[in-house]
Amino acid sequence: PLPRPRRIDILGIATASGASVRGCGMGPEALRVAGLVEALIELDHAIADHGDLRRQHPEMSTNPASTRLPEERKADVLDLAARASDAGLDILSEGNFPVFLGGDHSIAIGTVSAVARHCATQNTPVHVLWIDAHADYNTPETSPSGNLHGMPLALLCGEPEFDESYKGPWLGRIDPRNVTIFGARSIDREERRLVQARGVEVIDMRKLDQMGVVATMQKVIDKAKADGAHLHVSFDVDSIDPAIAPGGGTLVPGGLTYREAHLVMEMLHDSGVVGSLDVVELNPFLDHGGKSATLMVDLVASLFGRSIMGEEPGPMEFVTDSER
Ligand code: HAR
Ligand code: MN
Ligand code: MN
Ligand code: MN
Repeated sequence: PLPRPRRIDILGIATASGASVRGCGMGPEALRVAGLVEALIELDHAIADHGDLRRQHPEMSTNPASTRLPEERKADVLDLAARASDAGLDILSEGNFPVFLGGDHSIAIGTVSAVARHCATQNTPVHVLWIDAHADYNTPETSPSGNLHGMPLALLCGEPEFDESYKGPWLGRIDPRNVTIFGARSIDREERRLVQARGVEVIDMRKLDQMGVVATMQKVIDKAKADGAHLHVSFDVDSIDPAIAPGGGTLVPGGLTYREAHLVMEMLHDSGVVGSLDVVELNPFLDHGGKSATLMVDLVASLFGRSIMGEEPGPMEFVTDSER
């Protein structure tokens, strides 16, 4: 059996600046209230909770997020991305497994940057599994909304329409051909053109209906293994069907079922290739009595080894980069 991660390090990024709907800034706390840390301790993991990053000057604006100036929201998103990137890099450098709690999906600009920077020092390729109803591959030119949570993958993949104002030494780069979008059912027209042109793998709901979780996930896992990659999982709550996960600001019908989502996490656990995780877009204000938060915690537990038949946590199969 391969070693378990030295420690799971939790870092919240409590923001909704990349979204137009307010409330997902409360996501990290809701995940803690739903028992995230306890669930991981129950599985015998060592945990460190680093608390939350949040905007430095909340007094900058008293406007609601929906009417805040776009430039101010952008400045927030990029400031948090820079800080998440540095903090995530520290966690990874120490050999620990970062679990980033959003926050809207723009936080992945920072979290995936951390992974890319870390893996560059290890000569390890980065693969990204983006579990989401959306593709999040818009650019400032193609975005219908201007919301940065619809753009993180495009920025990380180096789309040329992002000017220097989006960049800093903290920004990492990933290869679009190593990105898989899983569970998609709402992609904008220009966005679809881009993902196709760049060779991003899209396992949309239609494909999932036809091929199922096992065949589609096995491909993602085999590809990461063959490449000796670090697999980063970016898990958007709106990938799950809104009937069982109502706590999101941009819900789309026809999402993953309870068992499909768990099977994804169980397969990822057994694969041993996952090295980092985002849990994003949970909006506790829109959730129904903590239902979505609880589901997300249970799914994270499955990723970290909870299984139906396993009383004991069993041998963990996560690998640190040095053992790869
Ligand atoms: N594609 C739309 C846009 O760019 C909606 C994207 C947003 N929502 C998310 N991301 N929750 O996954 O505005
Ligand atoms: Mn998303
Ligand atoms: Mn989404
Ligand atoms: Mn690593």
